Amino acid sequence: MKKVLVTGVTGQDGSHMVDYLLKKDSTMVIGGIRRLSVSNHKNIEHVLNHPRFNLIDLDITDSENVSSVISQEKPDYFVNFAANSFVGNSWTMPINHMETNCMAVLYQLEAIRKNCPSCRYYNAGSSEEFGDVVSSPQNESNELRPRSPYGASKASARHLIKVYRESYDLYAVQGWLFNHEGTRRGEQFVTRKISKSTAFISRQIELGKSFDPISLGNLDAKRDWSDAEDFIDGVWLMLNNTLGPKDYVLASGKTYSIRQFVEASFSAAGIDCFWSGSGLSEKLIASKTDSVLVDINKDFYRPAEVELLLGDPSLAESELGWTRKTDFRSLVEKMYTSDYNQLAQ
Ligand code: G4F
Repeated sequence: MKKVLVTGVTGQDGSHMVDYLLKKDSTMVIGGIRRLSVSNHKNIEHVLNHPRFNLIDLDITDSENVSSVISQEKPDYFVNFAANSFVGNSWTMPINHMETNCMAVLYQLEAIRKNCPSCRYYNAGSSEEFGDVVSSPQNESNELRPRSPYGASKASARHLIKVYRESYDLYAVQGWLFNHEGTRRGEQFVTRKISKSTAFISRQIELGKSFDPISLGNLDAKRDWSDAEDFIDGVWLMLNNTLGPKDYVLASGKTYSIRQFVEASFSAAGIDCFWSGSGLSEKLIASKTDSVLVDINKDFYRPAEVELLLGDPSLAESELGWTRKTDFRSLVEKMYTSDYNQLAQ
């Protein structure tokens, strides 16, 4: 039985990793969790009584706590999905982002080096590390040119992992995960904000009730979006690579604008609409009723934007045998349908 310690289990990626690992008979999963006075167990409620799943108190920003948990548990794998992952917030809380996304990684690497050097380590990296990209698509050799405190924190963690891998022979990796979304996605991220609000608007229209438009920022930024569930296998493959510890890009190889995500979401809802105006005055209008579905709010613009992300997953495909199931349109439909069904219950 292999023991896997996963952090961030109440979030999207950590909870999917727990589901994935519990399907394997050979794994015992420990969820490292920062206790809050208000329970945030929604994404793991269904596994709380699983015989091969336990929760343990773990605050990744507390180096003593990290060290004692690792020396006590001696996991075979440590999968770090705990992070402050909201890019937009990183300008208002840069120190928190650096502590949570970079210093915490250093605490984990040090604890593993001293107490459990055979433990295989994965840290969630990001396409935000590429930032102000100079060439597309982005692959493993692209320069790191982060545009946000968040991107800088993840890029710094990447350098530390490389140093520990090369200095101490640790099996430590950090994949570049391009945007990955789904029904467990936090509601402040643009895709879930759109799917949830589209579902709400759709329901209000059915009930003949009024609604506020969805207020968004930059509609023309482009992202390479995948289904988060498709990435979990890629992470596990990176942790079990016969070629040794290597960092890989996980992406779909396709890019779409926020505007296209909005259009796909309203199409999933069966609401015909058209864009009108430009800049901050641009609006998405419902064809039948003339009501405003989307407007622009400059507060959702960022001080510096990553305009284009497009990943090249070919190395992960050829060396790890990684594949994906869900395309862009199916992802948008899945998110919209799940949000609509929750409202209609
Ligand atoms: O959904 P987002 O907040 O995701 P972002 O910044 O791309 O980051 C996500 O993906 C990264 C991987 O590339 C992860 F590392 C990171 O942790 C996170 O999961 O914003 C996407 C885009 C941005 O260009 C933003 O400016 O949507 C644009 N946007 C436009 N209106 C908005 C909004 N973003 C948000 N959150 N809210 C808006 O109203």
